[in-house]
Amino acid sequence: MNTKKIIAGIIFAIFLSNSLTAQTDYKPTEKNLQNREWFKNAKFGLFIHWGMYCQLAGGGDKGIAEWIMNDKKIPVVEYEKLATFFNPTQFNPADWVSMVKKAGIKYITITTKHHEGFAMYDSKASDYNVVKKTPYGKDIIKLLKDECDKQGIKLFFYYSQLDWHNTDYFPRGRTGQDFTGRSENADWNKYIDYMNVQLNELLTNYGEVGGIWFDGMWDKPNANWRLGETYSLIHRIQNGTLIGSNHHMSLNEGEDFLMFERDLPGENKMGFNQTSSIPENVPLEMCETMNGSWGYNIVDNNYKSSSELIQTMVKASGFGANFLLNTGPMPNGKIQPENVDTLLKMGKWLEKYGETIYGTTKGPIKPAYWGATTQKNGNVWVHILNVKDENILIGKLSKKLKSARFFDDHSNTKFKETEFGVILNIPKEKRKPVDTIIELEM
Ligand code: FHN
Repeated sequence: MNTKKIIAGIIFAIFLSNSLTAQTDYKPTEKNLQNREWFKNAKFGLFIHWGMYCQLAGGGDKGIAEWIMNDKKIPVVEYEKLATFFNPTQFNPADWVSMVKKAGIKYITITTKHHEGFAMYDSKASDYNVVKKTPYGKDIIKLLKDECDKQGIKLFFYYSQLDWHNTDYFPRGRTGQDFTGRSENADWNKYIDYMNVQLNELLTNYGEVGGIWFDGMWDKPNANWRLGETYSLIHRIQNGTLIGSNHHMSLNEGEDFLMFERDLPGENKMGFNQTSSIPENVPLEMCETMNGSWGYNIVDNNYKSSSELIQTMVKASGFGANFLLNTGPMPNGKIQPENVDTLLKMGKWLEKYGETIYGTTKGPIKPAYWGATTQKNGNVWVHILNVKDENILIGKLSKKLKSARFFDDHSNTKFKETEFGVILNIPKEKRKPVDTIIELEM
């Protein structure tokens, strides 16, 4: 190989690695940093998975919903028919957003395009969208965004980089393969250009966007995603918009927050969360389902209780992370009554105990089997979850403990400081079914 070729190869490799991984030399603007602070304080968001898949509603399988196209190997030409039935006449964004507010939720993240490739908004980049292809014919994202603006709720856009519909998503990744029936006369760079045009639309036509929530890079981890270009584009159009990506890895340059799917930060119960480092100042978010599905699934009634979900939210707060809880709206445009019920119960709990969650940072003691700690303005709260023992060793504090009081009635909690840390005494009659909160004074 001659020297010229070697140098060209090296330059190309550097270009590729930059574009693969990062928006180089990224410095978040003041506005972006303010939005990060807002986001850290918000603590509770609603995730919404809504797309054409909601009409197949599980297809008889518990785990399948938004993945039905892939899992049941439905070719593009057949799957496209779904759009012609989509008519959610009972979709009332005002109802959704009022419910969200009652539930104590501070922001919504909605799928603008999931892996099925269908845009839930009016896209000029492709006719495969809710306005052009469905009898409903209205821009779902615009309707929701207008209502969010009216009621003061921030809206984030989920955008799937993985696409089972677009021919140019080629070579194919781990999913959406031959069964889709797409031609192999395709051009990956054209696909990235298409994605960037769609993102441009989302950031230009809908006012201020809270954030872009990417998903799907894991389908082709080694592809040239031209991330640097996409991230710069987003930050150039709206420098306050937060970028996060569910690639299940550590943060890339240009990303403003780090997310964890169905795992608390640092955990890997799911087996795919490979995040090796968690930076101190970056906002964190954990997302979770209310049953076992993200999209609406008529046969999945394995609902988590509001108590279980509150406890997960508390633990997430103990890691300094937001809790993004999912619902999959039904084909008629309504949110499942079971989900509304759970969310409103969580809202009731937050009305009483929200002070110990909103605006807090992770507490002085790391979450453990007994629960978690949170703190704000010099107040420290210990959240005891699910523990039957009367005496609980919570671990060491860096300062001497002056007093400990039950949050509910302000009565004193007995405690002991030992060489292994603080032991709190929680008599049976003081125990709360979901979370016994103790306020520490040091
Ligand atoms: O495949 C998706 C899935 O459908 C869902 O959108 C979740 C949400 O975090 N993310 C993906 C898997 O990592």
